[in-house]
Amino acid sequence: MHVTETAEKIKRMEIRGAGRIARAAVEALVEHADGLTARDLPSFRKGMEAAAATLLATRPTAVSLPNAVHLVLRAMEDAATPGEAREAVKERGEAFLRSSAEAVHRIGEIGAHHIRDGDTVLTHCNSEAALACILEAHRQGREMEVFVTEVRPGNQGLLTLRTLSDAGVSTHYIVDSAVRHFMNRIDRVFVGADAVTVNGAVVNKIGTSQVALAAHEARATVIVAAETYKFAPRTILGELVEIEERDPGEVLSPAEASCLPHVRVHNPVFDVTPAAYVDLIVTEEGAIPPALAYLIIRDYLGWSLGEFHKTFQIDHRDQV
Ligand code: RUB
Repeated sequence: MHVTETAEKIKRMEIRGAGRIARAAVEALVEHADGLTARDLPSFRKGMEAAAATLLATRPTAVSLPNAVHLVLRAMEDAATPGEAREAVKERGEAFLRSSAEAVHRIGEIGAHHIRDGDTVLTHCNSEAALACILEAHRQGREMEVFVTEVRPGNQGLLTLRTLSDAGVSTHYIVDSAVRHFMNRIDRVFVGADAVTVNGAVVNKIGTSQVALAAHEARATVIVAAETYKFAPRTILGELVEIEERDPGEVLSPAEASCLPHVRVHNPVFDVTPAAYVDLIVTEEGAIPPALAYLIIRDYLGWSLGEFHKTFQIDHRDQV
């Protein structure tokens, strides 16, 4: 799919979910590299960077998007000709697409160990990584009940319902505000992530933090399923993950809102769950407590504090 078409679909949320967004962006970059005619290497790089900028400007929260896009762009570093750069982008992009799919599969296998026979599980939003855990436990024959939230205003819960129902999983559908009401019946909460920060906080669909808080109160275990490329390297430098605010019209129609001149409608679509409310983060490299998030950023994404200082030429002394 063309870069601008992919970008539009990501903006409109026809392509959504952090993993899918990253894969769609990488597919678009690979296709762009294939069709890009450039006389010399700098123009090829410029063409790729412009495409990357269009994709990066779509949605600000899912860190999978910049992580994947930069991974692909960095493949051009050692190229000497446009042809070499094109091949490097294609190779890196295809490798990312393969490893991203494998990561979801591996997370499913690891996460499934955390669902016991007879468990009641709750999931919020529509995360393929979280669903991989639930579906794998079901495939292995574990008896379970799954509670699925509605997820206002986007209703992503409907996507989750369909997947679980198609797989034959016994599923309950509830409105978001019923989470605490049912929490005493829940053993495990499984959610995905758009970003995991260096201090183990999890950025995910709005309402996740309330779900985690209710789970904490009821002593239900909160498990986050997140590929390593959902971890946010720049949070090492204290950068915050931007929370996307979408059109208020998604919450209240412009016609309804126009009758309410003193009302402001807010539509943040993600929130931050502090590490204290997260028991485990399941990555394709294994399950870790949130306190170990830095290790994922350093060992699997290859970004350490020292590396940042080198790359951005920051003087250590300025940071103290
Ligand atoms: C999707 C969402 C998902 C994460 C993880 O929000 O919050 O839980 O992106 O999904 P939106 P996955 O619908 O606004 O994109 O595990 O599929 O990457």
